[in-house]
Amino acid sequence: MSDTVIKLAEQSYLLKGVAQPIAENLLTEITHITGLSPFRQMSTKSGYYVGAKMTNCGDLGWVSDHKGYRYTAIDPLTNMPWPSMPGLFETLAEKYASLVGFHHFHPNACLINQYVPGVGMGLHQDKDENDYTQPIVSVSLGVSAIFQFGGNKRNEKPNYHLLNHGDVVIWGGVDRLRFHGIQPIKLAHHNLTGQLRYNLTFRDTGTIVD
Ligand code: MD3
Ligand code: FE
Repeated sequence: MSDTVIKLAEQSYLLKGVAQPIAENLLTEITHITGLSPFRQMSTKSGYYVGAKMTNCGDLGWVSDHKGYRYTAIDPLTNMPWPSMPGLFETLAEKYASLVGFHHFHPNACLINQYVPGVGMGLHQDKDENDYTQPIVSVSLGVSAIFQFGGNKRNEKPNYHLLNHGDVVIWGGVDRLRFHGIQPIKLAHHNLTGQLRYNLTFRDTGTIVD
């Protein structure tokens, strides 16, 4: 493996800048997806807003509202299926999952987060999927963010890593349920995204969709 691979934990890998060569194509796909299923602010059961604006592509999309969190096949905003996952997305996610040893990863959902300056994501676990044997692949685009990487319990001291444009992170196995978060992003400028940061997270929800 190349020197751009940083091992964050037992089964977590940060691949520095590997998506940079295709970043403009990824952003074009995001523009296409959000033309069909726009970014929207999601709210939690308790009525708080989730900080980042979100949308999805793929067979399933992650949604949060007064009923709680879940994956749906229909976008509740458009009452249409989520936009299909671009081949470029799927190829990227599968390539880097397999590079670090997660073979046969076939994401059926991609959550797309959009962060404006001052917005972050609090410490949480991703546990709405039905198959924790499958990894999550994330791609960061635009303005950098400080990623908070904790343990399997909320009170474990986290480590901090800078995620830059084009960085890909793969988390799986024993690290799949670690607490993690994003510090509020700073006011900064990126030539492709302006003040914004985007993050793609590829998931295999372990759910059959008909
Ligand atoms: C570590 N997104 O959408 S991606 C999320 O940058 C989310 O938008 C952040 O956390 C973002 O749920 C961080 C990195 C990430 C995603 C899933 C993980 C890290 C993870 C699952 C387990 C451990
Ligand atoms: Fe998460």
